[in-house]
Amino acid sequence: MTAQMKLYMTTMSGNSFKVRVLASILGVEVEEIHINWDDREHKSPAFLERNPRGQVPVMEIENRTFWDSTAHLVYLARAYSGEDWLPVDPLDMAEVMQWMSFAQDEVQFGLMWARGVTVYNRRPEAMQGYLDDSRTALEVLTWQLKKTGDWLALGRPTLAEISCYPYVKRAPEGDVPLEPWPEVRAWLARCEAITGWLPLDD
Ligand SMILES: N[C@@H](CCC(=O)N[C@@H](CS)C(=O)NCC(=O)O)C(=O)O
Repeated sequence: MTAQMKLYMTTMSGNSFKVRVLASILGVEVEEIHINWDDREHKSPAFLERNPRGQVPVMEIENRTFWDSTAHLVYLARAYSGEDWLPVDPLDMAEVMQWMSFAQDEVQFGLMWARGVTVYNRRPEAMQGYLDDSRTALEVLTWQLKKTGDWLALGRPTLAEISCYPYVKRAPEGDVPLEPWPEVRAWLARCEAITGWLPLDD
């Protein structure tokens, strides 16, 4: 039976997308609660009680509250996908977690934050650093995809794909074109062909 789950989110949020797309692939029901971003609901005292970082996504699962998409993905994969999306074999789990960590490092601090400058005018003075980290993110992805020829870890789709996809897909919105990165573009298309995948801006 599916646990009672609520997801506090926005459709513009790539980190919320990660949770939504995994729930869709697994056929798991999650109640989506759209917060009012323009009214800064994510910075309201009531929301800060849920997440002191003032960010989406937040999940309430069986009356417990969790923030950070990584925690949400780990929960959904372990609770509803058996060994598929996050296996428990220590080496296999380490291989997937390596890419989940990368998604929260270079992908987030490069690609996501470059888009933060172009879309939200957030810290424009730091743009060059974000572009440098974006390049590193795309180089590392290309290096791995040239070796594997298909997926980031374990030779099959895992949480590595779910974690890295949204801000790579949105790279052009942050003035990072994807034309020079054919392996990355092919990988994005491979992700989009997974049964249950969602369009990013749906
Ligand atoms: N590491 C967090 C990052 C969450 C995050 O950066 N959320 C963005 C939207 S995608 C946000 O709420 N930003 C508002 C802010 O940081 O003030 C996660 O993976 O959930």
